[in-house]
Amino acid sequence: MVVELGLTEQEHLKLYRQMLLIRTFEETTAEQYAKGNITGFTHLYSGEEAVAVGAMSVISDKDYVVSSYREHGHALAKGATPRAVMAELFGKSTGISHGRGGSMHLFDPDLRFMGGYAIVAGGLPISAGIAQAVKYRNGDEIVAVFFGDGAVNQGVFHETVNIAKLWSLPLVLICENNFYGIGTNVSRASAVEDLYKRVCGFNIRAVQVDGMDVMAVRKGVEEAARISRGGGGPTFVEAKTYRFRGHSMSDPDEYRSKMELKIWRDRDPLTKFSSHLVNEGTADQKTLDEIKREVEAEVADAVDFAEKSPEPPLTQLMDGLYPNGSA
Ligand SMILES: Cc1ncc(C[n+]2csc(CCOP(=O)(O)OP(=O)(O)O)c2C)c(N)n1
Ligand SMILES: [Mg+2]
Repeated sequence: MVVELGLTEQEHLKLYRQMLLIRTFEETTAEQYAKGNITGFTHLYSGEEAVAVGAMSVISDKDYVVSSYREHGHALAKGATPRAVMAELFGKSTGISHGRGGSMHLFDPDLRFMGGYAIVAGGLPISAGIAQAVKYRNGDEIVAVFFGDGAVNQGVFHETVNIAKLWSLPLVLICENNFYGIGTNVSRASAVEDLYKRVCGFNIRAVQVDGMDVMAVRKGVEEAARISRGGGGPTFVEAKTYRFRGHSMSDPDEYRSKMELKIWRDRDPLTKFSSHLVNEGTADQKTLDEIKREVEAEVADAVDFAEKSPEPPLTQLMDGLYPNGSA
């Protein structure tokens, strides 16, 4: 039996289970959206699972995570339950943001999952603020912030990296380069296509990893997190990945060729990892099938829970608008 990077068989299976949970959750979300149970902007993460799962597997529970609007996978990998996330998508009071946020605004301070932001690159300055708070309190946590290739072209991205380096903040910047900002290919938006090179002017450690390979993401983020946690300031990891669905549920996805989609679907992080586990003798097909059944049941239960949960009452409409709880 081959166990890599010090991982036990159970830890390997956990990575597989988490990626499968995210995929199943996202594909079920698409079904529920089509049924009209979920409305509003909804961006799915299918295809990109190895990034969230690989990264989250090498940071600790007490580390902070900040994400974008494509964040169901990050929330689940950080420990949010499928029930709480699905109920949020349904706009129910049992949702992770009490039904007030919806798909793009998942938030759970107990899990140190600090959102969910709809503005491209909007989470970046917030992540630097959290990292500054950690440093101010002499904490040993890091902040991992996830954003897309499009975010790198926003001015605030560069302002964030600059101040994070200047103040040596414990910030791990994880760029999910899925090659598209809505329908615009990265080659038409960025002067340099290898996005890790975009931070060379800030003199921080930057690497590029295969975002379709959960073990490669683990390795890249583990090293980055070690540097940032150890006082080395911000680090940057570019994960090259691909989204299997359109930008959002309302995107007809007509800007990519079938051939391009096929090439990337052939590199599906789930099939790649499961074949690896079977080929190396870490797991047999029966075990993987059993995990699939369990995950499908867990997501079906989440939908059932969301359907049966109550709407937030109108009397609570103004709650939570101000820190002291009153409107
Ligand atoms: C400041 C700002 N400009 C434009 C938009 C509209 N918008 C939403 S998502 C998106 C593309 C972002 O692409 P990327 O950063 O690569 O992330 P991905 O969707 O690929 O995960 C754009 C332009 C926005 N939300 N915020
Ligand atoms: Mg993108």
